[in-house]
Amino acid sequence: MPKATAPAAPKSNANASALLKSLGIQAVNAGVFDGEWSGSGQRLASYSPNDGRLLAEVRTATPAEYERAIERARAAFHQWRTVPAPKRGEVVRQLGNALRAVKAELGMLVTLEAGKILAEGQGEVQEMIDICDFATGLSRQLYGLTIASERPEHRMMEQWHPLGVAGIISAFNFPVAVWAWNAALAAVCGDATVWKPSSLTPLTAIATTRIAERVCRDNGVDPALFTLLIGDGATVGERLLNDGRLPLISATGSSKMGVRVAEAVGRRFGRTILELGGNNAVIVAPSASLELAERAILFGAVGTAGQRCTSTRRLIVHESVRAALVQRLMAAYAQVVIGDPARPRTLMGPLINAAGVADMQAALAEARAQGAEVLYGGEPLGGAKYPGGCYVRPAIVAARHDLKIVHTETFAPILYVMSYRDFAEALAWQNEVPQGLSSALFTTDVREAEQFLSGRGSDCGIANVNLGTSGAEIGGAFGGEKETGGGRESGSDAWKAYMRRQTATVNYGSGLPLSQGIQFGS
Ligand code: UN1
Repeated sequence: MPKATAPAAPKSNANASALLKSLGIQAVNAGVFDGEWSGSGQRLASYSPNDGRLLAEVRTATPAEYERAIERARAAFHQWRTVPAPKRGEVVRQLGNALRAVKAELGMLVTLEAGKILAEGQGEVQEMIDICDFATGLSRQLYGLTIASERPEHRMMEQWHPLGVAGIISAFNFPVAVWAWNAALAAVCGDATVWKPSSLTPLTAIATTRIAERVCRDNGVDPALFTLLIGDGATVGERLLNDGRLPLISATGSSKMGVRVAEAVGRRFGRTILELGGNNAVIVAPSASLELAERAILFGAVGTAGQRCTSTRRLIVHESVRAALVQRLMAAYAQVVIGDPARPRTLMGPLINAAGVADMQAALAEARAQGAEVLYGGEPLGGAKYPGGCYVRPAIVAARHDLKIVHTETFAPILYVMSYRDFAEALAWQNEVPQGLSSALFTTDVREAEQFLSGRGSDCGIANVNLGTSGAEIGGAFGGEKETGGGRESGSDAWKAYMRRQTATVNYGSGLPLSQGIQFGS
């Protein structure tokens, strides 16, 4: 595969605006796409968390524009569902190739707008490309079953049909990849999608939709297939949740938001795919390679500035290796280059906004009040090197496993460390939080590894042995249990959520035998 080269870091406003222009972003942008670009609602400004600069503005959706967009997406669906699935896959293959062509630029826009370091911005676009490849193959594998009928001369089968228009609500931390997980699968399944991106990252959504629009037009496909609706919760979000024309809402965000989504969509018997909060632990057993554990924890806890659903938030380490591991981690944390994420050597960029910094400070104050001790970092960083007010030093905090704050997801780089005596205790602590997304165990003891993966082991949707909690591949189903919401996106058979299952029986005989042997009349 050709290696994409990263564009030069946009040190000046001139460079940044050249990048934005190359992706079709202007000073003020239409925030609605439903086959044509519009947006006459309130203006939304997008600032870079890297230095606080204004990147561009967006005109958001009005209620009337919402209405028109949903109708256009429905019309696109009605046409698209008649296209054979492998032909739908061909369009998604081209979408993947179009993304390949702009990987460096779109990755850089993610860096500018979401504050992710270069490697992660590019990784995010790679995740989009990967899911397009996956979905293309899937377009020839939307298999149903044949089922043995109890009635003579009857054939019974299960088939999968396109579902309708799916709503996608995505978060700032994966501003484009999570759209792609949903949109690429939905597209091969024969669905249209309506995307409400985070109001913190509207420009990446516009740039991505422009790419999808071009691919649709090149193929003579109604581009309302990939509809975009940028707007606030009241105008767009709530409408999507309560809109009976959308049989599926796939939402990524906090557990609090997920409750709202589940209630509203459930009330109208819609389907949801919920990917909500995580509180992911790494257990490090005495037999573990501390070198591997250190590297995995560093990536999991500090990577993406601790703003992944899968970020490592708790370290449950055996008492015999605690001191050695904590010492290693403190040394590793001290080496982390914090700063402008567009610089190649930077490992940790800013938090998404000042509210993120305030949340982190509040959590650390709460932790102290509950008896925890900050061992390293945690402070906001200012001065010329850290413009914009969103930079922090990642924190390592010694805590008890049962503190309230330890059971709370704070979307920031805080790692709570606790030491355990026996493995059963470690497992119980790992499972005792309300969230259930990702989990990891470092051990070379096969019994511990197998117990961790057994039915009485980790209760999370993702369980890893000798690798960290974050950075899942697209091939597996992604999501988790409990307050994580129970949804599954991306690989494996997650596609089934985007389709309508139908059990179909055909009688090729001349009688009418009833099931369960029932005789009815003569
Ligand atoms: C998220 O944080 O919402 O496994 C998704 C990971 C990424 C996806 C994270 N592939 O960390």
